[in-house]
Parts: sequence; structure tokens; C-alpha cells
Amino acid sequence: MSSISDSDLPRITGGEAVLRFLELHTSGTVFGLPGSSSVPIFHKFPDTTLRFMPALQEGAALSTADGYSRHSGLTGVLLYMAPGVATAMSNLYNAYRDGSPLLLVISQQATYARWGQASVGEADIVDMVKPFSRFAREVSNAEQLIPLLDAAMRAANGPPAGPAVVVVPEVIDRLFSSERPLIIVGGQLRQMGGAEAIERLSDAFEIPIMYEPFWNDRLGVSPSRYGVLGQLGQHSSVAAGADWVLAIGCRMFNEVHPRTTPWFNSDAFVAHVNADPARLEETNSATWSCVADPAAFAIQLLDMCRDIELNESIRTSRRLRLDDAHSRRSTPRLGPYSAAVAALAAEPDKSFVVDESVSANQILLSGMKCVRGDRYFSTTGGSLGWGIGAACGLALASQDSVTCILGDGAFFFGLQGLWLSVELNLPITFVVLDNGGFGSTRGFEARYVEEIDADHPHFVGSNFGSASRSITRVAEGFGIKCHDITDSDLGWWLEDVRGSGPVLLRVPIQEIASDEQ
Ligand SMILES: Cc1ncc(C[n+]2csc(CCOP(=O)(O)OP(=O)(O)O)c2C)c(N)n1
Ligand SMILES: [Mg+2]
Repeated sequence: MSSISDSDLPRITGGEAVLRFLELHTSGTVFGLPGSSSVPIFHKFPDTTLRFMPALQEGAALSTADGYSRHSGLTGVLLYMAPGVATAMSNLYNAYRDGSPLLLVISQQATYARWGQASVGEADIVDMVKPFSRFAREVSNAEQLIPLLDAAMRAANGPPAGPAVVVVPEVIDRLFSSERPLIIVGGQLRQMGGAEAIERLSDAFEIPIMYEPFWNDRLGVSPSRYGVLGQLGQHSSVAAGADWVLAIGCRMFNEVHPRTTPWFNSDAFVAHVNADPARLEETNSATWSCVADPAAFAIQLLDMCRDIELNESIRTSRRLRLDDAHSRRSTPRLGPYSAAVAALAAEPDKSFVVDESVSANQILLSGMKCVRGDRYFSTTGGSLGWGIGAACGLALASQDSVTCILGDGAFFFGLQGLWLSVELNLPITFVVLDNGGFGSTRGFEARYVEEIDADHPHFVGSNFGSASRSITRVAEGFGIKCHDITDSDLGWWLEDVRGSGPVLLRVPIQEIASDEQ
């Protein structure tokens, strides 16, 4: 009997092997941008069932894949050597922050031409991407290709740390004796499937819920639940007065603009649950923390509370506290974004929403009045230029309409992504909230100028001047229908154009004195 030797097996190229792997294990749609060293892979696409979606620039390829993966799971991206990676980096950072399952296959200079950094496009790509990926290795021989792709796939699918569910009785005991409990949720709770359990816990035991401060990549729970009080703000009396806090699937609020005063009373019991140990390390004020899949934790917590009766006087005082918080919330917030936010508050019930609205983001989050919390997406990374691509990816994956809310700066950063929306006639409404520049940066500048008591404010590079007016011209140049509208007409326009193809609504926002423009 003769045995089969290696040479009898049909040989396939590395490029074919990569594409077969993507065919078997990913959403089936691959994003990217070709270059000289990746031609052999691209050449094999027609022999597969994979669909390739091109991009004008790698940042757009990455954010489009990110959006797609949020709907359809693990998604492949093909990039060209160091230049492609460097261009995609800011959106790689966003995807990493939000735990988006992406499998990036990056080409490298041919082995015979590797000179360190000397040959064109060559660099230590593993070192470049390591801080923003769960797994990064270079394939040095054919045998390693499939095992490394396999390991990368498992790392990308996560969760970052396995479900090690430990619910200590302390969390539950204290919950039932607490008069002023509070749950703070992050996008990880939604991503891993725990939204409903936390909503039910809140309903059953009159517990207020808040979204974590700063950016949220997803809405941890549905905004329409009675317990939901919007986003945790700097001056929240509900947080300051809380005696039991469960921070679940979120960060611990000490990033970007750190507070000097604590969020909670020093006597409060604060539990922090997150699937990623690195997030727990950021903890600066938790009494108790636990690495766990937040969804599994929430479901188990709900289950363990099922037969426990809440003392009637505690229930009454919790209900009064919730009613009181609601009555204070219903006071309308006045501000330059209020009309636009009101028009967008129920948008996730009608369409997927991708939010890169920067200054409006927090107001929007707190003003949301929708049931479909699962249809809102933003990024915790905050690297500008993500939204347009992510909206294309979501529209492509869901075959549904998407409303993409952008700052004018975010529009200019991500505009290469518009190309795909036109090419595929995707049902996306781009809403550009145009405040004439990098408004949030301008806000920092204004505060700085005030602090140093300067005679003349210098707004260096934060006002777009005439470039602002080019938004509709740029989008029209891509072939997109554009309308200059007012914020009070936004609701009407959304109804009129939703789902009809790529359309851009430019909404001027008057927020600063005209001499600063
Ligand atoms: C890639 C990148 N570069 C720079 C920044 C710094 N930055 C943060 S917010 C912002 C302004 C965003 O402008 P816009 O989208 O118009 O929103 P606005 O602040 O006006 O609401 C800038 C430049 C960033 N977040 N990402
Ligand atoms: Mg702006």
C-alpha cells in the first residue's frame, strides 16, 4: 500500500489559502485596498465566493469593515504593507477600543528584499499594530500560515477574557439593603448580550441606569426604559448620592479628562465588572472588581435575585428617587444642538444610527428616546474619520437604512468613505451638524485663552472658514444628493429621504459669536 506524500497533494498558493480561510471563517465580505505586494491575493478573489469591497483610502476600508463586523461578525481586511497600515491606524485604534472582530491580513515586502526599513513599504508591521490589536504575528514560512490565521481568528472573536463568572453574595446583599442603587453600563454589555438582563433587573428593583461618561460605542441598555436616566455627567446628584453602584461592561471613567473629585461617595459600595482585565486595572474607585463576561454576570445576577423580595419602604424610596430624577430630566435642555437632537432622538427605531457627532454626542446620548438600543453605534476611540466608513459597512451588512450623524470635522476626516456609498447606492442619510469647524477643540482653546487672560482669542486652525461651505460641494462631487436645511426641518427631511440612497443633509449649528468664525 503506497502512502500519500506531500508532493501528491494539490498545491495551493499562500494567497489562495488566505482567501479560503476567509471564505470559511468570516462574514464573507472583505474590505481593503491593494498594492504591489498584495496582488497575488487579490488576483484569486474571482475564484472564491468572497465579495471584495474596495476603498479610496485604508482608513475608510478599516472603518467600513468595522461597521460591517458590528452586524455580521468576524470580517476580513486586506492591507498593503507599512503605508496601508499607517493610513488605517486611527480606525484600527477605534476598532480595537470597541472590540470589533476584524481579521487583518497585511502584505509585506518579499523576503529576498527585506533590508530592515530600507526597501519600499517595509517596516516592522507587528510592532506598529501591536498596541491596537489582540494578536499580531508575522508569517515566516508556509506551515505557519493556517495556524496563525486560526489563532488570530480566535483572538479577534474574543471575548478578551473568558467568562469567569463569580457573583459574590456581597453584591446581592448590599443591593437589597441599598436605598440609592445605581447601575452604570457600557457598550460591552450590549455587545456581549446582557442588555435585557440589566433592563429587567432595573425594572424589578427600581434601579436607575446611566450610560458611562464620555463616548459609548453602543447603548448598553434601551433608552426607553423608565430606569434609564441618560449619561453620567460631571455633576450627577444620582451618582454622588448612590450607596451601591454596579459599573458593568464599561470603563471606570478616569480617562481623557480626569476628574479630581471622586464620582461617588466614599461610603458607596462600587462593583466593577468587565471582560477585559486591562479595563479593571484602570479602576480608581471600585470596592470590588471582577473579570467576567458582563452578559453572563448580568444574567446570573438577575437569576439569583429572582426570589428575593424587596422591602416595601426601600422600594418606595427608590421609586421616589427615580420619579424625582425624571422630573428634573424632563426640563428641556437649551443649547445649540437641542432641535437637532430632538429630531434624532427616536432615529434608532427607524434606522441604524452611526454617531460621530463629537460635540453633539453626549447631548444626543442623554436625549435618546428610542426602544431599539441595539441599533446605535459610535466609537470610544474618538479617532476622527470613522463614521462614514462604518455607516457604509452597516448598510452593506444589514441591507437596511443607516442614519450617519457627523460633525463637519468628522466629515472632512472620513470623506473617502463616501465613494462606496455612491458606488453601491447605499441607503445612508448623512447628517452633518456643521458648526463651522473643530468646535470641541475651539472650546478647549476658548477656555485656555480665558485662563491665560489673553486680550485676543486666537483660534488656530479650528475654524473652517469657507471650507465649511464646501461640504455639500464635496459630497455632490461624489454624486450624492445634498440639501442645506435648518435644524427645525431636520425631522421632516429625515422622514423624506430615509432609505432612498446616499443623501447628505447639512445642518448649520449656530454656537459661537460671529467674530470668532
Ligand atoms: C484623527 C484625529 N485627529 C484629531 C483629533 C482631535 N479632535 C478631537 S475632536 C476634534 C474636532 C472635531 O470636529 P467636528 O467633527 O466638526 O466636531 P465638533 O467638535 O465641531 O463638534 C478634533 C480635531 C481626533 N479626535 N482624531
Ligand atoms: Mg464641527
